[in-house]
Amino acid sequence: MSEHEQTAQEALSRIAAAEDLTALEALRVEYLGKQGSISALLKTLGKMSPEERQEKAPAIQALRQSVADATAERKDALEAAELEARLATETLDLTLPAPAAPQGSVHPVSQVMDELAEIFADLGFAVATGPEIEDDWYNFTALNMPESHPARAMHDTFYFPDTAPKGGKMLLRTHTSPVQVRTMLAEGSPVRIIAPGRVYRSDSDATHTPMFHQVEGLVIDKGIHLGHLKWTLETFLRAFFETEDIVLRLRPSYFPFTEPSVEVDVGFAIENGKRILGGSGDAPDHGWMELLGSGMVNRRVIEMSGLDPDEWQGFAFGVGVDRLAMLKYGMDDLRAFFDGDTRWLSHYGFSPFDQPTLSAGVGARA
Ligand code: 2NM
Repeated sequence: MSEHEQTAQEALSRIAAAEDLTALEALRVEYLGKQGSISALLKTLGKMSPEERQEKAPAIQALRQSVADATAERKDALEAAELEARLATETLDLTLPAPAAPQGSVHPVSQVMDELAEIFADLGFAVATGPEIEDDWYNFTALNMPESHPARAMHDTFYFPDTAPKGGKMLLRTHTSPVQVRTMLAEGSPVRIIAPGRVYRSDSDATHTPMFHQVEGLVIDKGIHLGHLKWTLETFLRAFFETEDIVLRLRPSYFPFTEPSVEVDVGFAIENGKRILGGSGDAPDHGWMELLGSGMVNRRVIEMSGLDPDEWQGFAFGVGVDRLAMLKYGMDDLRAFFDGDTRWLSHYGFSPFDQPTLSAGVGARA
């Protein structure tokens, strides 16, 4: 028997006899670790002449492989035995009574998304969803932000190291607009959808988290104009904040995907130092708060989404769901939304029985 075969036999029988994972790890280090005996053998290959290496390498490689395989096999067996032993001792008493008080709650973000779906369903909008991992064509190019567009840099995008099957860059979507593009491409026109969901931007401070929630809306039909946009936003905000006293101010703005673009402010009053939505922001002790971005969908976006912009027009808007929740339910720190602190959740969370409905009120709470 060769020297290597002897080493292998000894190693394999010691590995097979290893009693626990600690003993096995010690053996792995002894043979295959940086200072291990088999690693030392492998290092000798470097000093050999090419002819000698060709002759001796296969046996040493085979030795290393057989010891590595045996170690992996023994590790699986020991781990399985450990799990078996744990399962045998851990029992779960299914006859325990349910907790006296409900312990979970619906997160305000989920509640608000349900409220939005309910309000927009009443206006004839369907809910559309799409992937959170996107490629740069859907997230940027189709939205009139070509490769060199400065808005791409402004989005603080999280990119993946690998490229998409079709060659584009993979990223975490920075807005839900790619859902609108996918919907137009898949279903054609007319379109009436909202797209709620998680979006990601590499930005983090008191008012920004790297993940946040957005809802965007899209209407595509014939002869759609800014009047439809303003009415829809007014109707939505009155239903959401449960007051008729919502006054909007539309300001000209710029987004690559809309033309013209409008920023929408909502009037508020200051009462006891707190902002209460309602009334014109121009009245004494009143102000305007920026709430939404919107506009008429850029004809280039309509075109890239497979529709004829001479035939179909539309409006779109986008708003932060977390921000809407804070305004409606009075939280003042965005970061607490994502801490998972059960005290916060039981204070601000909703009962699963508080399903928002238009008849019971979209903001009903126990
Ligand atoms: C915003 C503001 C303005 C928007 C545009 C589109 C699409 F895909 F139809 F072109 N979706 N959402 C849009 C427009 C979003 O968010 C601040």
